[in-house]
Amino acid sequence: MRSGRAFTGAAFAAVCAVVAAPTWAATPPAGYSGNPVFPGWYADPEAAIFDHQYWIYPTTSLKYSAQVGFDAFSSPDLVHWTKHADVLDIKDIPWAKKALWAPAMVEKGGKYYFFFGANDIQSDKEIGGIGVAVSDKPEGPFKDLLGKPLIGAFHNGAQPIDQFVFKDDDGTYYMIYGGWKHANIVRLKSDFTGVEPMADGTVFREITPGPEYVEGPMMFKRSGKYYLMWSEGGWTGPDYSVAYAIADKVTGPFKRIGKILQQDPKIATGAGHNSLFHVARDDSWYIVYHRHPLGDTIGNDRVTSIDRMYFDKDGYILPVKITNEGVKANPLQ
Ligand code: FUB
Repeated sequence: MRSGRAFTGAAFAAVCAVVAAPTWAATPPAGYSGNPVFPGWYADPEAAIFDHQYWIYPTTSLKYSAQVGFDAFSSPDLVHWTKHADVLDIKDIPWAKKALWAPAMVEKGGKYYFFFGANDIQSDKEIGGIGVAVSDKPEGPFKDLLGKPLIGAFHNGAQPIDQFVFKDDDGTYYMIYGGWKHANIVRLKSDFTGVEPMADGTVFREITPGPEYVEGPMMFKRSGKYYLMWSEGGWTGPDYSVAYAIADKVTGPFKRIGKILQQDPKIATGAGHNSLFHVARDDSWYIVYHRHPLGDTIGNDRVTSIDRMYFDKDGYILPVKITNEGVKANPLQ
């Protein structure tokens, strides 16, 4: 493993006290992760399980000109986390200059694919958008695969950022993405070098679930239904939050059901941009998200947290209770 540094739930409070305001670094009960689960300003966390380890790949939440690399974090149990520094560095993405954002991870054929946003493009005149890098190991080092963005232009009004890659039961990979209040779904080529038309000939299909949609979409499938989750509100402020919809088809239509993750004035503000861990062994679901520490008004001061997510008997997602203690250890082996 490259440059691993381990943090436990009990030890992280001391580390936080050095690198950030101590007020939000409460010591969790024994056997709990504590929230945030590791120290530092990290946002847009992508959760993945690779080879019996939990992994989180977040955005390094700094000013855009300083967002020039990604760290990753691994854990055997959700409580003990090891930092892997600089798993993808901007020097290995020839077309990227700044604003490396919001990883999405896929393992396929023994290779690990790291999808990312770069450059925060404001129009099709600029170079940037969604790229993909590859490595033989989940801890990298990852190298840009294409030498150019995989999606480098606006379609249906969607800024090319905040991608999520979803594998359907038939083995087809789809990318769901989009900022600026529009979400698209595209079908990925099997080698992830580009996109290809869906059965009806559409390439960039808009699936924006309603006017509240802002960014940060993700998808999962449960009991044959497709769930779309996304973020609403402004990410720098307290109202950032997560809502969801359910559909019978991967392309929707997705109709907003309601908000399931948001601030709690006693715990943290701006809880949003989520991903999930699903542990098949015990069918437990965890929501992984970022939030602002209470009283902190700096937009980039975002920390990564994990809480439990539950469904009701009809498959609807119950509102998440965000916590300071985080989640209990759940070893994968
Ligand atoms: O971290 C940069 C941006 O903030 C992401 O792309 C958005 O989803 C928001 O979380």
